[in-house]
Amino acid sequence: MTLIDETSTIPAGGPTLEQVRRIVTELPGPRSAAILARKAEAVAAGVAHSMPVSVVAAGGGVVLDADGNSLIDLGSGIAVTSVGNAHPKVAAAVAAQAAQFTHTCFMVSPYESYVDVAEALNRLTPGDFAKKTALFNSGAEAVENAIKIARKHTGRQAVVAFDHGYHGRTNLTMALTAKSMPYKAGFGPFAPEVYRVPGSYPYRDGLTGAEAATRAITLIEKQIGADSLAAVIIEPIQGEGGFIVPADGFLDAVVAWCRDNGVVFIADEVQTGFARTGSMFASEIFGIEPDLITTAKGIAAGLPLAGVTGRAEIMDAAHAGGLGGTYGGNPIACAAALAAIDAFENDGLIERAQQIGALLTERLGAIRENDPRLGDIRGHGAMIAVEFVDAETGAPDAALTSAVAKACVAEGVIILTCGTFGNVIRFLPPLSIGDDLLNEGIDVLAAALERA
Ligand code: PLZ
Repeated sequence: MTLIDETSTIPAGGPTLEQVRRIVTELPGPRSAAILARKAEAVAAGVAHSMPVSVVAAGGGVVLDADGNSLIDLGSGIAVTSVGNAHPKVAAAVAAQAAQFTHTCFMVSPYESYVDVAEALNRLTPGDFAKKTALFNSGAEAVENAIKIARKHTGRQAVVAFDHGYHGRTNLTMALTAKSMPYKAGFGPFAPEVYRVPGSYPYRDGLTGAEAATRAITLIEKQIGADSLAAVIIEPIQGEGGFIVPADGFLDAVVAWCRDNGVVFIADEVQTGFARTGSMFASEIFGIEPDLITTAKGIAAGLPLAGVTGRAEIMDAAHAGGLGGTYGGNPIACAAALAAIDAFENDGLIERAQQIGALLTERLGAIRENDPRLGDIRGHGAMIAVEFVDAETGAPDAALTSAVAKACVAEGVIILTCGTFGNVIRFLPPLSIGDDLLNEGIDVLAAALERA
């Protein structure tokens, strides 16, 4: 049952793990290959993976595989291990809580750490008004509940989501998600009363924020009607859709329209939250105060936890017993979140995210000077992406993107793609990564681009 036979030779994860890229076998090496062969037999084919390894430890800016390969982590498990993998404070908090009690169900017999997390979220999220929080297990579950709450509060049913939006893989969140392959194809029918409008994609639509907002609002008014609309949900910076940063003025105009029309504005900060963008929440970058904010991912350093936080009067709309779930706000996940939040607030991680953003944008910008295939470089903080295009036509170049990503993976750099057109490489390093590893990761990418 053990993953590798000499378990004692596995170093501890966390920041003390040797911070180097070191490739000692082809990827996957023999031990990883054996485990991946078992995966192919035992795990459903729909659960794919992008890095062909089996992990035994991780920390700082590296991931160690079963064959002793040390990989540069530019993905943080999709923006989750922002404080660093196996962060000592998180590991200690998890171990201590696991020895105390592992579960009671907060709906049966409550405990303090859930309340602590709710208070922290109420304090940290933007908006100087009375707030409340409910905790769940995943980003998708948080989004589902935010919509439930908005519908109950408004007595309306329709929900607006945006082109390029991603909100999860459950039925309602599939409906909210824009992209068919791989998220929706063949999995319908989808939840009703979900409408999609174009958002703001400055690189491709050429509109100002105000123009893009007018386009969206006009469609909403004409095709749905404000009186039928419970909520508008948007990621302040769209994640899976391609790290699309809306033009200035777009989000605040949509928020203002929602407020004028009694529509709940929900910011899905599952990917952008918790220092990722160089602010505690991306909403702050755009000066908006969402009515509800969904969080997950970075909140608990890898333990499954998610939240809906927002205006107390909206959050309280659901009747007693209307919200919950067996595991939501599990005590071990809450202990991890409190340790992670402590790190976000006290270990300079917001500043670190800004530094990472500056380094990445500068390095990528320098590559772009001589390489027009880098059509756009965008993002904030440690959430930066490059959109690859055909240098002549500007058309999305998914083939180049996947060739470059594959080359990076083969050389031990965990790199993620995204984008509706599959032509975006995104950088989501843990905030615990050092500059040397970041630079080395970009060097590998640059060399792969030259060969491609
Ligand atoms: N909202 C903005 O980014 C999850 C999905 C990876 P869960 N993004 C990564 C994949 O291919 O499944 C995400 C997000 C935003 C919601 C979610 C959903 O969060 O915790 O994956 O349910």
